[in-house]
Amino acid sequence: MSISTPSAELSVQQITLAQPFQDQKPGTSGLRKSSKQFEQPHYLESFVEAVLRTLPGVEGGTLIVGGDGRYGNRRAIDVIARMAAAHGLGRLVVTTGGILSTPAASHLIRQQQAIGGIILSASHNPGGPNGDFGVKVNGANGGPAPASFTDAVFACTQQLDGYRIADSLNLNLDAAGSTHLGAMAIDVIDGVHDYLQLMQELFDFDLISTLLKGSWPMAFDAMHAVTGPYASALFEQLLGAPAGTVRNGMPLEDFGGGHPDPNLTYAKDLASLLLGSDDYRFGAACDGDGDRNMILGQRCFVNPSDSLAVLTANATLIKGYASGLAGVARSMPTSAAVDVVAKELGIDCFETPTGWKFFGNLLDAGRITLCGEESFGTGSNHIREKDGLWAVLFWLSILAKRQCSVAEVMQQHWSRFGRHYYSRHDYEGVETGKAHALYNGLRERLSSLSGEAFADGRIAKADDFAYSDPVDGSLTEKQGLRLLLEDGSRVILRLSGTGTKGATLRVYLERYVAAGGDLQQDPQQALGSMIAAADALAGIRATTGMDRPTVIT
Ligand code: VG1
Ligand code: CO
Repeated sequence: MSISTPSAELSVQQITLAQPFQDQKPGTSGLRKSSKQFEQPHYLESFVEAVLRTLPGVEGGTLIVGGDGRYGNRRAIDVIARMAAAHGLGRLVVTTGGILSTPAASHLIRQQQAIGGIILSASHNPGGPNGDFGVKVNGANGGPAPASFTDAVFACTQQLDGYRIADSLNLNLDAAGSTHLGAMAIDVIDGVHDYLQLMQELFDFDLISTLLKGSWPMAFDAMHAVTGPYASALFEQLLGAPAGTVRNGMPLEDFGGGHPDPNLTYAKDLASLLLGSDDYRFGAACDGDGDRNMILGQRCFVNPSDSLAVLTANATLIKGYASGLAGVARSMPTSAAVDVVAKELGIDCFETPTGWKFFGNLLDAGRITLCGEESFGTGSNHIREKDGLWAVLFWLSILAKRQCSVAEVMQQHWSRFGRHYYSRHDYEGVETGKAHALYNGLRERLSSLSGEAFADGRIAKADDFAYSDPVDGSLTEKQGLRLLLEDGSRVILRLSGTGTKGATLRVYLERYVAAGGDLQQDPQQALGSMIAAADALAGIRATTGMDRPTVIT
C-alpha cells in the first residue's frame, strides 16, 4: 500500500461554459445517455459540477465512487476525483479496478458514513463506445437520491456557467492504496470484501456451502458485468461451489456485446440450461450493476413478483430475518402476490411507484424489512438498493433449509396462497411521439372506462397511479395507468424512464386464481383474454406497428 502525504498545493482550472448546460432531468435511476453523449466536451463534467454543488456536506466529507466496469468507467472516476478535490471534498473512496456493484456501493456509503456515492452505471443497458453510460447519485442513507435532489441538480445544470477541476491525477486503480490529491485523501479499497462480510452476517454460509458442495449443480451468469468478481469470490471461493459455477465472470467494457439484463430474452443461454435440460438444480443471473436478479430452478422460471412473495413467506427461516418482518413493500406494477402473504402474516404491505428511491423512506423509518419490484429487483433493510446476489443467497438458504426444489417451493406456495398469473410485455424502441400519443390518449379516456366490459370481466376503476408517501407526506403523481378489474385482475401501462432509444412501453398484466383453482396454466394463456383486450383498448399493435412485444417476462 503506498501512502503519500497531503499537499495543500492543488492546481485547479476554472472552465467557463459558453452557454448553460441543458439536459433533460435525470430519470428513474440517475442520468443515463449514450456513451457518445457522455464523451461530448464538458457533458460529464457539467453534471458532476451540479451534483457537487447540490450534494450536502461535500466540503470535508467522504464520497464513495465506483461503477460496473463499462466503457467510460475509469475516465469518469478520474474526472470525479479531480472535480471533488477542487470542491474541497475530504476523502474519496474508490474501489480497485473501479469495480463496485450498486448494492456494494450502498453498503459502503452507510458503513463509511459518507455523504453519498456516485455509481457509474447504466444498469441493464448495453455498454461500450456504442452503448450507454450512466451516473447515479446516492445519498447518505445509501439509497438513490430523492426527486427533490435530482430536481435541484437539474435546475443547477440549466444555469451553469462553468466548473472547477484539478489539473491532473495519476491514480492507480489496480491496487489498493492511499494517496492524496491536494488536501483530499483518496483511498483505493477492495470493493468486494465488505459486501461479502455483510452477506455472511445475514445468511448461514455453512448451510449453503453444504448444499453447493453436494451434487447440486448451480449456474450463475454474471453476464460479463459487475457481479463476476463478487460471485466468484462468493460461490466458488467462500461457499465451495465447483469452479465454473460462475459463467461470464470477467467484467468487460461492452459486456461481451450482450445486454446485461437478466431476463428470459437477454439471459437466454442460462435460461436454456435450466429450462431446457436437467443438468442444473438452480440458476441465477444479475444485471450490469448487480442490483437485479433472475432466479431459475430445474425447468422452472420464478416470476420476480412471486419471488418477493416467496422470500416474505420464508423469511423467518433465514438467519438475518429470523425474528420476523416489520412490513413489506412492492412497486405498483409488481403483482399482489406479496400482499396475500403479508395479510396472512399480519404485517403492513405498501404499494409505491416504480423505482427504489420510494422504498428508502419506508426502510429508514423501520416500516418495512423486505421490498421488491417486478423488474427482477428484491432487497431488504440491509442496504438501500435492490441486491441481486443477496436475493440469490436468500433463495439458496430457503432451498438448503427446506431441502426441496425451486419448482416444489413454487407449487407449495401457490397451493397455500393462490397464484397471481403475471406477465410484463415490453415494446422497446417505439417512436417517441407515437408512444406518447398512445399513452396520453388512453390517459384522457381513463375516467370514462369504469364499468366498461374488459376481457372476461369489467373495469371497476381506472386511474393514473399517485402515491402519497406515508413517512414524509410527499405526493408523487402520474406513475402509471391502471385498469383495475372487478375480480382484482389488473392491467397497467407505463412508459419506461430508463431507456435511451425512442420510448419503451411496458404493459403489465395480472390475474389472481385462489388456492383450489387451476394453478398449472401457462401465464400467457391464463392472461390471453386480457392481453387481447389491452391491445384492443389502447391500440398497441396498431400504433407501434409491432405484432408482438420485444421482451415478454
Ligand atoms: C426499470 C424498472 C424499474 C427499476 C428501474 C431501475 O425502470 O422497470 O423497476 O427500478 O429500471 O433499475 P423503467 O422506468 O425503465 O421501467 V436499475 O437495475 O436500472 O437500477
Ligand atoms: Co441495475
